[in-house]
Amino acid sequence: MRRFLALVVLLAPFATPKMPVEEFRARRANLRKALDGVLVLFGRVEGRDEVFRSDQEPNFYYLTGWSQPAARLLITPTEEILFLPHHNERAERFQGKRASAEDSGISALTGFDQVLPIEKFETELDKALASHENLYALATPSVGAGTEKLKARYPFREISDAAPHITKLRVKKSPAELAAIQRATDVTLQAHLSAWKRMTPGMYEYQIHATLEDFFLENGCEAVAYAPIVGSGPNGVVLHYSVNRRRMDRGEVVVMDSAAQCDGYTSDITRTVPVGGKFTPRQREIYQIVLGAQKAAIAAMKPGVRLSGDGDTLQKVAKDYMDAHGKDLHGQPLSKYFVHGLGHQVGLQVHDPNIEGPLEAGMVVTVEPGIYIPEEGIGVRIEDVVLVTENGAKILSGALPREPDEIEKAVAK
Ligand SMILES: [Mn+2]
Repeated sequence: MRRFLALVVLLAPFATPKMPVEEFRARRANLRKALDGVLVLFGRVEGRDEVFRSDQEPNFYYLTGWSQPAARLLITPTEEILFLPHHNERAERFQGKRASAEDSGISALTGFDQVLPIEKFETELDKALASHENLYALATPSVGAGTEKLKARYPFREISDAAPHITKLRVKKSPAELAAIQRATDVTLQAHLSAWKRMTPGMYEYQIHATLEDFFLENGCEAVAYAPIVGSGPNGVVLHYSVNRRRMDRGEVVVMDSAAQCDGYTSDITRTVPVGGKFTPRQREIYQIVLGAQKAAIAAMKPGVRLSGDGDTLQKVAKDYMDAHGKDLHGQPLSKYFVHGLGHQVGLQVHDPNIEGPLEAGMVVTVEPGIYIPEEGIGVRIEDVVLVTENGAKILSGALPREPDEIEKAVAK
């Protein structure tokens, strides 16, 4: 037994824990506390003959942890019901066994006291609406069909967007969510290190992509959080480059923006590394300025400050740093080459929903300044995942080197 355990530990250094149903039940309880009506969500429905991937509609997943298709959720201040489709023998021959409301143990499996077959949905919704005026559903296109049906059934009822109510909860991460994001982050940063180790001049961008993705899956994560960006030389100035077909040569820098999704949660990390292990003096200069801007922004981060946008934001802190520390080939300041936002929320989605207003403790955001100068063929971005704490910030991806000397040492060939 002991030998067996040792082997398991060896093979799965990052075994994936599954978030317990109690976590999702607690989220619904939080939502109900502030709910002044009926909230309805439609889970993703699979297409005909589709190889169904369990990427559930994120708000639905946030509140249920349920990833099987065609489920529905009804929540009022006093009750919550999960609706499931019936067993379909033929579909299950293709897709594997699925759960249904009549299964024994369905409450324990789903974490819902009430699980009903899907045909009870209209009756239960009618009942709930008989004593509540307000009706909330998602207005987003991915579940638009469900909301359209609601409108058709209740033409005189105002239907408000449910998203802001759920987003308010989603932006503040629970301890279980922080653990999940940390795990995705740990696997991701190990994957970056493994890609650096493999990288040699003459290799192709897709080989780095392969190493990253392989590492994620090998360590129990289920997917990439987004298409990996491996942009060498001139490709480094293309923000969302993900073609990854080019040969990487000595003397170029490569922007590597890639992260894993593990148990539904994502990370988001970028490093810019020199092919062959040595920055040119100009690359190092730009790199140091981006790094300095990132450090300045993180040092100024705390609850109450705003991340991006106009005015007094962390984005301005980063831009001011860039302008104070370097010039382009025409003697112009550098912040005009920082052409995107400083960061975004991270969670179930790599771009988790945002709320208007300042940062709050418990939010997880990226801090990702970049300078992209097409004329010089230099693109540098450094991106870390950061938790806003009561009085500052904690870098969750801090174990991955950022200092240029450390990076040169790690990739040197
Ligand atoms: Mn990002």
